[in-house]
Amino acid sequence: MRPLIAVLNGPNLNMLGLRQPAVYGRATLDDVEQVCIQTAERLDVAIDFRQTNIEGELVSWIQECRGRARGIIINPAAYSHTSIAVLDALLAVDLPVVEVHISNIHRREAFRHHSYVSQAATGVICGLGVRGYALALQAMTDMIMDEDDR
Ligand code: CA2
Repeated sequence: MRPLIAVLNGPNLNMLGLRQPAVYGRATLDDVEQVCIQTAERLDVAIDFRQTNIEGELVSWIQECRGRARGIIINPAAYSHTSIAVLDALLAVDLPVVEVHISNIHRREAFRHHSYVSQAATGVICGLGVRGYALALQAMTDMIMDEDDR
């Protein structure tokens, strides 16, 4: 069976491609999902791609990954900078986590420079646009293969 990787997206990412193209580019969230589907096929992994605007729903989805997914790729969006609940859920599931940001949060407003989620992340990719998701899938697949080799 192909290993399952959850790709979770936080609030307002459903607006991608519709507003602020100078910051986030022109790709829509559907385009991001297609990139992830194609990358997952190439890597021979399965993905569960989701987006929510609700913090508690994101927490529940993270909890559901326990015993089901081998890793979590997450763009927590604004919850990166505010949510101890998302951080605690990620710490509780004890899975490899790659945090993705489309924009370079360190070149933006000071309030975006800190991410609570990074404390639970194995690695962070930011500023590389939507290709960050494909890079995260590649890195996560490598980590899963390393674990299976042990
Ligand atoms: O760069 C990223 O991926 C972010 O996680 C995106 C979040 C932002 O709060 C983080 O600081 C960085 C915002 C997602 C909202 O995306 C929109 C896209 C188009 C129009 C409006 C919002």
